[in-house]
Amino acid sequence: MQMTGPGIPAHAPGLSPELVERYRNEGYLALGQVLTPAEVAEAKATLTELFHKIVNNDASLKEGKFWNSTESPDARRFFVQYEPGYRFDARSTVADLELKVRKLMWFTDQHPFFDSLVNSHPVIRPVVETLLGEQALLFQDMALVKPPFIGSEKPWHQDNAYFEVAPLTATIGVWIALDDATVENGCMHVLPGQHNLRPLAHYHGVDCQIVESNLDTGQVVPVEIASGGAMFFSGLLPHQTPPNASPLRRRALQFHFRAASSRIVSNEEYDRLFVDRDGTPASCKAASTRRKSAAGKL
Ligand SMILES: O=C(O)CCC(=O)C(=O)O
Repeated sequence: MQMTGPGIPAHAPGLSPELVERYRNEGYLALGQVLTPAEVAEAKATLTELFHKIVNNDASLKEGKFWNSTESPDARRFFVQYEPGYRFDARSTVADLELKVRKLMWFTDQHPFFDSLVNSHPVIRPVVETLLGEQALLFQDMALVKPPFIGSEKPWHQDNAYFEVAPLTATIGVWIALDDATVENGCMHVLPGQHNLRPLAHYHGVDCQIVESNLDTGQVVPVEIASGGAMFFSGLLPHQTPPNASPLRRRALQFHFRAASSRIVSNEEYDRLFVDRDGTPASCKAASTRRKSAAGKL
């Protein structure tokens, strides 16, 4: 892909006031060439290296569990989630297994390259801090590596539904394409401007997702981004990615930052803050509580 995506400007040092304004109005900002081709290649190679290391260290990952974490001292919190379509096959090599992974998490502190991306990269943190208007703290990292053919959908959601950060405007996600992300292989889709609406009630369906009756997807915009480009987006922006039925990989890094002045709050406080129009707590945790209560498990 030559273009960074339709209408997507290449990153230039210092964000223009127009781009900051676009972020405020639309709830997201896509920029091209945030990572250089060499950084993209290093990110992909490092993810592969970490995955191989962790699978070789943790037999349970070879046994084909769908969710795993490891307690090994050099990779304490590293986390792997396989695609729902994955079925364990004893003949699988680690390279085969890597093509079944949906998500890797908590790897930034496992490798100096990722540490430098989130702390000293010349673009990522400066753009985040310009958009937040203050110093940023990293609080979550993941790689969403939607594999060919079986890469599954991530349904509509607001990232704040997963968090407990106050105020609600203090979170920002950075989603970085490591492969060209297109409609066919499952690029981001967003509802521009709907970050200004309000929290929307979530429930546990395919995943933790927005209650469909709360969604108006008439104005959906697919954000196709060439490898190395990134989307910066508000924690209140409804977004989703479709399945990857194509033969191409669609790897992405995703980092979440919060404003240094923000607070991680209790469940109770968040249930008063992240509420739907009628005052109902709208987060994923609130949805779990409702589900358990309906099943008589509370
Ligand atoms: O990259 C994807 O497929 C989904 C990313 C996303 O929206 C998320 O994990 O919150």
